[in-house]
Amino acid sequence: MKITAVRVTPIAISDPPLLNASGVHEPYALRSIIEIETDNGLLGLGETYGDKPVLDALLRVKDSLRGLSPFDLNGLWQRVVSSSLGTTASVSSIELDLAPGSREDKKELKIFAAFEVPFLDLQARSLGIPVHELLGGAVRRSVPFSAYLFFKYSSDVDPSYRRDSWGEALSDEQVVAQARTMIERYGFGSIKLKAGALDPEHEVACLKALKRAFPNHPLRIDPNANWSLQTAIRMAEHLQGVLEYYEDPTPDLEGMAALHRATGLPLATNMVVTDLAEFRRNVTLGAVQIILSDHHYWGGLRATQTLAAMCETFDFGLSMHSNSHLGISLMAMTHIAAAVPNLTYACDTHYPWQNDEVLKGGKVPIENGCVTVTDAPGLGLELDYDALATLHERYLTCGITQRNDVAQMRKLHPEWTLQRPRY
Ligand code: GKR
Ligand code: MG
Repeated sequence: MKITAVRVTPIAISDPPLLNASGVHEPYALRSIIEIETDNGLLGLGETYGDKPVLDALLRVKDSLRGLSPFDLNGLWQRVVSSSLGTTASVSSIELDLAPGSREDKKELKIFAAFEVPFLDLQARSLGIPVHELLGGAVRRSVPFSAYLFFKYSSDVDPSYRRDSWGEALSDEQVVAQARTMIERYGFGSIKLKAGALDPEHEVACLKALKRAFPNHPLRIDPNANWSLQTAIRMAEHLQGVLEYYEDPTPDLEGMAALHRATGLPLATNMVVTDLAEFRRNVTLGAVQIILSDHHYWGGLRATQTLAAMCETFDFGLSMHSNSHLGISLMAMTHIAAAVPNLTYACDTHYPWQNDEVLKGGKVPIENGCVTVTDAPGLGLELDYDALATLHERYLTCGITQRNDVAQMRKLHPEWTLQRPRY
């Protein structure tokens, strides 16, 4: 089996005005859809970031994959590293802090991961088995995800946003209502509150309101390192006994280590342990106890298995991070989560916030808080080419080429300045 063609299609998916530590989501999030054809008539699918730095690199690498076997993952890595991926980011790295697709770092791992998933899809399809079986077999067929809550503006805040029925979520009542809707629709059994956007006392009050409304749901809060160490310690006093884990409240590994020493709370991260070098430093510092994997920047599904083995070795918990994404990413996340025995926390996903889809059959169902794997070959997915064309056309006309939540907040509030940590 040899690769005969590789297509990379950038798309723009509608995204609501969700608040975070940098600012607010733009009306569109960018993704790249990857198709790889082989000489035996198979098609492998993948999805990754659509921001310019990643898109440019994908386009640079794709034609070098022709002639390669989809089983040759070392050959894929060699082609990625020999492509001299260069530097294209035009915005400061702090502005892009929460946008892994726009950041320059780890480009090779991101590009490798983007192609590794369709390679694995093709391997599994050629064997007539699902990707989870290729990865060692499903230890769970239903993978739990958490309700991912955001402080949010109404979609009326700017006519560019798609109208949505979620409404505004700034007060504790509105946040609880958002959680209720999400849990009623999808059956989630745990809750994550994206924080770092509003006053910390208010965010903690909202979390406590969630605790009262959903006393049996494990709760997480994620201020994306927008709280100083002092603030994170002060908030921890209100959070003892409330949290499943405390995710990235304060910047850098040293800060997280000091926070853990001061509070004893279980700390989680997708910001300060993002590669094996940081993993090693974390072991030395004893900073974070739960690592959020993300195959899109850790280097793919097999690299996620390596990370899982490392977590087991050092007795760390393992959970999963998410950015705005569609169903191909969701199913890649689900297949790997199904096959990793020690991925024992419900995974993050932004998927309920996205209305668009490029898959035949539409949105992937989330039922009882879970996405279920099947035994269909590969990822078990097929593209809806009309939907892909529509979303590609939108990419061409939307005017966004690189995620920047700071710039979007300045459009709504020109006086907005980025301060990290803000509180
Ligand atoms: O999309 O606003 C967002 C999130 O804040 C995202 O950028 C983060 O990377 O969800 C992520 C997280 O858990 O830190
Ligand atoms: Mg996080």
